[in-house]
Amino acid sequence: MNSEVMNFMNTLKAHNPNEPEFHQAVYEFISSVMPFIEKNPQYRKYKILERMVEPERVIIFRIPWVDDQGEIQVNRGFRVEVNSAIGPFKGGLRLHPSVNLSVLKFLGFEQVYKNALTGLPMGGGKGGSDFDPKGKSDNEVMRFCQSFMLELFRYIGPNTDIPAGDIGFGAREVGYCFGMYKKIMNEFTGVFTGKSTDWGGSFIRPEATGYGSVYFAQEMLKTRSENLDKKICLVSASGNVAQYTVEKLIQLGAKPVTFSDSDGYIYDESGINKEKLDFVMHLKNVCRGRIKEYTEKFRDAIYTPVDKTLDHNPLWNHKADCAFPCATQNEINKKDALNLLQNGVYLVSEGANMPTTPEGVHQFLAAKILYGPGKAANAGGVAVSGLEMSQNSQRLSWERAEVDRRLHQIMQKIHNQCVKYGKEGNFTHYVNGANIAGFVRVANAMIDQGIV
Ligand code: NDP
Ligand code: 2IT
Repeated sequence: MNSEVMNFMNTLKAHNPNEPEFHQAVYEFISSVMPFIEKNPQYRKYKILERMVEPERVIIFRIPWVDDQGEIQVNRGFRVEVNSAIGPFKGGLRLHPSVNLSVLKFLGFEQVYKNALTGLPMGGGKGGSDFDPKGKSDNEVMRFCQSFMLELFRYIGPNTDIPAGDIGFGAREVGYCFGMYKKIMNEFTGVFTGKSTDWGGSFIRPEATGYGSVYFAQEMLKTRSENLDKKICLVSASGNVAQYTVEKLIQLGAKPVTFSDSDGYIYDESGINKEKLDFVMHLKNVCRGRIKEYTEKFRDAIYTPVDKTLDHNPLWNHKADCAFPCATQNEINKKDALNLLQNGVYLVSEGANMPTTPEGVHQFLAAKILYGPGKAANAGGVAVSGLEMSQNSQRLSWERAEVDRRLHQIMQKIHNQCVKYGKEGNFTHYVNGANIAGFVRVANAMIDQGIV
């Protein structure tokens, strides 16, 4: 490890103990950026990195609510407002029992540079709660969301901080939270993105992260004069990002063969087609069921439950060309990365945030495959959120094809920036490219705005 990186990390860890995910995200970022700063010393003079790793504001609060049995429940709510140099704070809300300050600081940190890559005027932040929506009734989710908003409303606003969805926070939760915000403020504003198209949402926002990650994969393949036609693809998860990744892969002639959830995964060697995808969308979005049910309907597919005693995830151990991790952080470890490479995978496009451990990333980079890190590859979601904000400000709504065209163009531009800052001879180091391109935009804005 570069000694400057090591010293920086030691200080960061001493100031922010017990935040392993945040340390991991910062480490990955400064490993790319430190050598760039060595050649561009103005950033050191302004203590840019020291300021970047300190969020502008962190809010932690109580969320009391009453369940269907009349019991009082208490959850913890968070909003981490990391950086507003290039626009109002922008980023999703996550509802999952694993949510804590470390996870949200890592997500908020990554969001800043991802948002910068989109070229749109959005700062970065993240929030959420340790509330688990699984197994809760709609009424329980609504009461939770209303209580969450009774505190969060003070800190957000269409020109201040604009939340959206993430794990466990989809169209239903955006609706309940938006409704409560509107009631408290007596204002109909674009304070959330990911709204229904009936009341201010943008076309293509539900599809955007998955579609964007496939568009990014297309751009990476183009550098080798290849395309996605007939490529066998491993996809993890079966939520929003996974579903629309699979939809776009099918449209482009690829052959996705897996879906998963936190209980296990299905492998369908004959390929997941539109009919099978429609089944999964209904199962997950309407019935809120488990992926195991896929094999009850499509009997040739194989279901494998999660085995916590294994040191790897067998989903990543099938013959394939491409992998699209769409679940959560650190879902691909070193062993998984090696399995992917041994099975012939030479493209990884990360729909999830930080799904690969540093040891796994190291394997991908050493093998010089086409590896698109989440910050770049999954930026399509927040990009269309930015387009939703523009439409809300103008009080108009663009056609579906128009939003998709803009999304496609933004993903191509992100790819170009990664190449510009990450090219090393014939090889594009997309991790360095994404980190440095995002850094430059945010750092320059911070210098322009003085010591604030
Ligand atoms: P959803 O809640 O729609 O889906 C999450 C999926 O991931 C589910 O299949 C879930 O399974 C699985 N999952 C979640 N946590 C775990 C875990 N700890 N172990 C195993 N499986 C898990 O979320 P999204 O699709 O929106 O988000 C997926 C990823 O994409 C996240 O990393 C998110 O940060 C990232 N992302 C999302 C964007 C968006 O616009 N929504 C934008 C950019 C990135 P189960 O139901 O069993 O929990
Ligand atoms: O991680 C992400 O980029 C998101 N969850 C989407 C954020 C947004 O504001 O649309």
